Amino acid sequence: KADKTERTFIMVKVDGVQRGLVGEIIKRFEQKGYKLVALKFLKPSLDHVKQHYKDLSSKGFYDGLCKFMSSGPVAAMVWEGMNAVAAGRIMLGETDPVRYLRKNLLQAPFVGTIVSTLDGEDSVSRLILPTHSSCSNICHGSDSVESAQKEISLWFKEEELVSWVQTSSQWIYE
Ligand code: DGI
Repeated sequence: KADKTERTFIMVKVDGVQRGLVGEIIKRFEQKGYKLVALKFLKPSLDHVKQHYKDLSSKGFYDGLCKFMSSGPVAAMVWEGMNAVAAGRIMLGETDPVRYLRKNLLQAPFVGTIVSTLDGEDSVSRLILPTHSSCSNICHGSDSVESAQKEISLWFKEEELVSWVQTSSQWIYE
């Protein structure tokens, strides 16, 4: 499949905001060379997060997840760049680092991702203290181009998506 420019929806969740990681997550996407297209800080309503997670409505954790995600502010953003959706997922890491570590122990593709590095810097010790709720894993990233489009239109109005030329792109995509 050819490389293509994509937009992805990235959201620092309630726990990420509380832990002061908004800047760190923005920094990683900036450093990777992605272009920031939209950014907002808000406390989403319960209805809004229910809509965001509606594909998970049959799951037992859905109500708890939605309650958690509407309990405080989040930082919502849109990043654009080559293969931004898949690359964003790789930068985030596994959805549940504790479950992942139990299965795989520390492996190179996981180490250094946002979730592995920042989600309780002691991911390994949480194997011993598995009280962690997997609802809180710092950061959301769209899992496909199709869901990215849906999520971007749920969180942003068309006019909030900023059109600009990133002059560094000629150096990033040589
Ligand atoms: O695409 P992801 O956000 O990585 O994962 P997902 O769409 O399967 O799940 C969405 C969120 O729901 C995830 O970021 C954390 C939460 N979640 C997923 N699986 C579980 C869960 N929460 C609990 N409590 N238990 C789960 O098994």
